[in-house]
Amino acid sequence: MSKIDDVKANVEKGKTKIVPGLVQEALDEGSNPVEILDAMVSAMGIVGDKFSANEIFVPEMLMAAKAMAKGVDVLKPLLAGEGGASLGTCVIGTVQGDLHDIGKNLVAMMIESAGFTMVDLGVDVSAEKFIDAVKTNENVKLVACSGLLTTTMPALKETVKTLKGSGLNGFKVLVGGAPVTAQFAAEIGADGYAPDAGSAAIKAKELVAAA
Ligand code: B1M
Repeated sequence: MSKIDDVKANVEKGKTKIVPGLVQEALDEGSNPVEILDAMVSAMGIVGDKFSANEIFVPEMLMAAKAMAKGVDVLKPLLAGEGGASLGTCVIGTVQGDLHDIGKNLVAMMIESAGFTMVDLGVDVSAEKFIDAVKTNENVKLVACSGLLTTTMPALKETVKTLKGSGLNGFKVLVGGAPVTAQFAAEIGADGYAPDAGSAAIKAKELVAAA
């Protein structure tokens, strides 16, 4: 079994303590950080499938998420760039009712490394909290909203509607998350959509440059 396979298997099993060491060993063996990240994302896909099939339950899903987060911590300095001059502030959060944050954290990391100052509001963020953050932080150019559940897609819609109807301006709204599509993003009035963390960073720059 290659070290990357080992990382994948242990994220799937939720082995929080050993995953960081395995990630480091994979790096030491010359594996590419993006390849290691992809393996961990793929492990989470398997975890999701097992959950759907009632082979595992919420606690196992949570342990796998924790193991992946520990692995990402090791990769973070290698995946995130230097930043440089700020393109403005990005406020990011997972919408109300939704506790999933791994994808949101990856998106935050990539947008930050593209040159934005990041304000991360965490998970279960109400539309009002997004509005407060736009008001209280300087130079907000982007609001990035993540949603992972089909049941929180209405919260995504509500957040975009509240932001767009707030009378505040100077920022664009980017949405994404597994159940979100470009069509849904357009329907709810978001300025942009991205399917993954890498393209979210590219889209963030495009949206702000076009403003
Ligand atoms: Co949950 N969960 N979960 N879960 N969970 C899913 C999402 C699910 C698909 C699993 C399944 O059934 N197969 C399913 C949703 C089904 C649906 O909505 N149709 C599900 C469910 C049902 C639930 C609960 C309802 C279970 C329950 O309690 N009965 C519950 C809901 C809790 C809540 O949020 N209120 C729940 C709970 C949890 C845990 C807390 C245990 C845990 C989350 C822990 C955490 O995040 N800290 C968890 C996990 C781990 C998952 C799976 C297994 C993995 C999610 C993940 O981290 N993926 C997930 C199954 C799956 O994804 N296949 C599942 C890896 C991550 C890198 O990908 O988050 O998709 P992702 O992010 C990607 C893109 O989506 C995109 O870029 C990211 C990186 O490339 N992206 C954006 C994300 N945000 C973006 C924003 C953007 C742009 C792109 O712009 C702003």
